[in-house]
Amino acid sequence: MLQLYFIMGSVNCPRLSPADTLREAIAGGITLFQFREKGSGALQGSAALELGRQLQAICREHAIPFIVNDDIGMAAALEADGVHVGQEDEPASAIRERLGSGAIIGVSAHNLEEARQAIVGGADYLGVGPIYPTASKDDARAVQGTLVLTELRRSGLDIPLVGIGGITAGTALPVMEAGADGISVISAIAGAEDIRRAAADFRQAMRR
Ligand code: TZP
Ligand code: MG
Repeated sequence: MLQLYFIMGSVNCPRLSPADTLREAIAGGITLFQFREKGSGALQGSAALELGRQLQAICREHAIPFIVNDDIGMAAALEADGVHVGQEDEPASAIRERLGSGAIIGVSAHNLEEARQAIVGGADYLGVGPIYPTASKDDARAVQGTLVLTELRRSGLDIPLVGIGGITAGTALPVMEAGADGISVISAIAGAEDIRRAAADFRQAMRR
């Protein structure tokens, strides 16, 4: 499920509508979707909720799990398949209480200490990065390279890991080889001229 984890919100879609961007990405082979309505110009309140509802419906048509970034209230209101939270957000254990045992909970972790804490809190997978430089997150931490994945694996963690940050079809394979179970992508898919092809190129690159 984590293999090609596409993330976006309206601000990440320069060419097509978010709905068409998602449809094209699904046609190209994404395996999981996260609605991340963030950054300057992002929709707020009921407009964000409505877009989430629309994108969730598209995911459902194609049996792609639908994850909400940060907003536990929205995840609960939409009965999303899960949420992804950062270190600044509610701990995984509190989210679990609110959303129940069936929810998929992802947590961003930047080092072994954060990874261990998230696992104790009941996270289902960890997002690790930024692996490469990214323009898609204003408050991104320092670039980590693939070494952080290697180190987390070397320390014996067996929770699923997804690499994130500046990953392209050309760099997907080294991220997987460093220990990731999948990769998370915003701009290399949402910002591509041919979204379907871009997603398919990732799948192809990771098959090698
Ligand atoms: N968290 C760490 S890097 C990042 C997030 C949300 C942005 C990833 O976007 P892109 O465009 O794939 O670099
Ligand atoms: Mg957050």
